[in-house]
Amino acid sequence: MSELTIWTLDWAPEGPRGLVRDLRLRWACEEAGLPYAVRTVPFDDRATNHLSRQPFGQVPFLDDGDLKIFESGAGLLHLARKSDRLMPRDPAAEAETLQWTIAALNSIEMVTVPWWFLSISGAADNALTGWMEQRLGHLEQVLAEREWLAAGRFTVADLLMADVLRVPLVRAFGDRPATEAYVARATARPAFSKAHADQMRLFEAADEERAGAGPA
Ligand SMILES: N[C@@H](CCC(=O)N[C@@H](CS)C(=O)NCC(=O)O)C(=O)O
Repeated sequence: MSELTIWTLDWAPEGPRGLVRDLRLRWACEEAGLPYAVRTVPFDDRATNHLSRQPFGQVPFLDDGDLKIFESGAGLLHLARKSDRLMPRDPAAEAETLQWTIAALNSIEMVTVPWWFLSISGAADNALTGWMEQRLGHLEQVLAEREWLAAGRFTVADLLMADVLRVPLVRAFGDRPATEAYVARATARPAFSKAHADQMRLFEAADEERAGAGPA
């Protein structure tokens, strides 16, 4: 088996800690029992210091031996090909998993991220609220009727959807009990807890290093 390396930032401010998207790849590896290493690029000058690996200056990106891949969704699908714990091999269940994985990115996160961004920018009237209400309302109806999105069990689609939905402002938005129970169920998984704790530890250790380094 080739070596998996997940790349993230060497430090992050408090706000995004626990939410940086390397967590998606860590979580997937933990669920699948795939060994992996974590390496970092500097937070400072992040917009330009690793453009050869991620053309938008973001993280995460993934190495699988000589193979290199960016975008957390692409990384997840790559990992899912290695383990049926993430993606069932039965064609119908696989198709269901794929469609919900893309839905997490392209029907939910494509609304939640801009909504969240407008909210924290202090826009008095967030024009995306109605759109988000509608999307999350539809998803609430789906989740009221099933425990997991695809294949009758936890898959990479749930990993991604739960990660999109657990963003605190999104989670607190409206009253969606089935969605809340779904997020709680997904994030209670030991693989999530391990991935989350490891990310928090990395950034805490970086705090200490920065404090030790003193002013430049
Ligand atoms: N679509 C990208 C989004 C990646 C993304 O937003 N990364 C954030 C961390 S979670 C980042 O690198 N932010 C730093 C920045 O944009 O300066 C993916 O899913 O990989």
